[in-house]
Amino acid sequence: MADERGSTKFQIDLRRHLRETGVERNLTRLICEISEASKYIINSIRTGDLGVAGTSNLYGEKQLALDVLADRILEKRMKHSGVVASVISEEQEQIIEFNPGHSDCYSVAYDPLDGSSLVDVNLAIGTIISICKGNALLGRGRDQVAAMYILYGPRTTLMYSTGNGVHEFAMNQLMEYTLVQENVTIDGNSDIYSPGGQRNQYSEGTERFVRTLEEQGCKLRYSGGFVPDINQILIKGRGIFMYPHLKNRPQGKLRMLYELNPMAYLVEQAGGAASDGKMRILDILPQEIDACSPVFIGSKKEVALAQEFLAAEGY
Ligand code: AFP
Repeated sequence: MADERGSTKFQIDLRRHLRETGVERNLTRLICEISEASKYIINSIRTGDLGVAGTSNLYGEKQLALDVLADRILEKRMKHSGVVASVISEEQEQIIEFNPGHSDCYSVAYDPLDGSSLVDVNLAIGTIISICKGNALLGRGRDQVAAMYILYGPRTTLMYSTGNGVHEFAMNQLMEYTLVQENVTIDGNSDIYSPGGQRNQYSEGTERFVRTLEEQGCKLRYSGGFVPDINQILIKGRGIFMYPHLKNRPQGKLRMLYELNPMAYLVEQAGGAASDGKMRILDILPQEIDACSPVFIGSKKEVALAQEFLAAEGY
C-alpha cells in the first residue's frame, strides 16, 4: 500500500487500513473513535491552560488542567462509542464501567497525556492506549488485542497494532490520519539508548550495562517522554529505552497497564523485546491497577544483554 516512508501513491486513511487488514468491526470503530478524540486533545494542547488542575492522580502526582481535559475527552468518546465495556485511566482512581456484560465489547487502559509535564517546555508528548477483549483490564499484557499511541510532536503521528504488524500514520492538513508506513520493524543493533531515572540510583548490573552501551559507542537520547522515546526506537528500527529498578524506587516508575503493556505489545509486534530485567513484560500479571515495573525495551539484542548483566551483577 505504501512505498518508501511518507510517499504513497494515494492516501490510505486509518479506517480504510483497519478494514482492509480485516480488523473486527467494533475494534475498528474503537480505534477510530480514539483517533477522533486525539484531534480535540491536540487542540487543547495547542491552546489550553498549562496550569495545574488543583487535583492529584492515583500516584499523588499533581494533575495539570490538560491531564484532566484529555482524560475527559477520551472517556466521553469511549463511553458514547457503544463498544467499550470498561476503562481505566492513569488520571482516575478506579475502573469505570460502561457496558460490563457486553460480550463483544472491549476494555481500554489509557494514559491520556503521557509526559504532560513537558508541555510547558514545548517538548513532544503522547496518548498511550491498551485494548483488551471483554473486561480483561487486569490481565497479562500478552492478552491485549491491540495497542496504539498518538504522538503530539512537530508532526502528529499515530502508531497501532492489532497483532499483525505495527503501522504508522500521520495527520494531514485536514486532520485525517493517513498511512505513512506498514510493518515498522526493529531489527538493528542499538546505537542510541534512553536511560530513565537517576543514574546514581542504578544497581551495579544496570550501571555495568549502561557503561557497556557507551563503550560500544551508543549515544544518549532521552526526552523525558515515553511516547517520543519509544517512537524514536520504532522509526529508527533500533535502540533501547530503560527505566530500571532504582535503589530508591525498586519498582521503577512506569505503569504496567497504560504505559508498559501497550508499548511492549507494539515493540514486540515490531520484532523487539520488553523485559523487567528478568522476565517478559507481557507475561507479568499486574497485582493492582497502579502496578509499576522496571523496564528494558527495544532491540532484542540489547534487552537480552541487560538481562545478562542484571543476572550476573545484581538486579
Ligand atoms: P509525566 O507524565 O509525569 O511527565 O511522566 C512521564 C513519564 O511517565 C514517561 O513518559 C517518561 O518516560 C518518564 O515519566 C520520565 O520520568 P523522569 O522524569 O523520572 O525521567
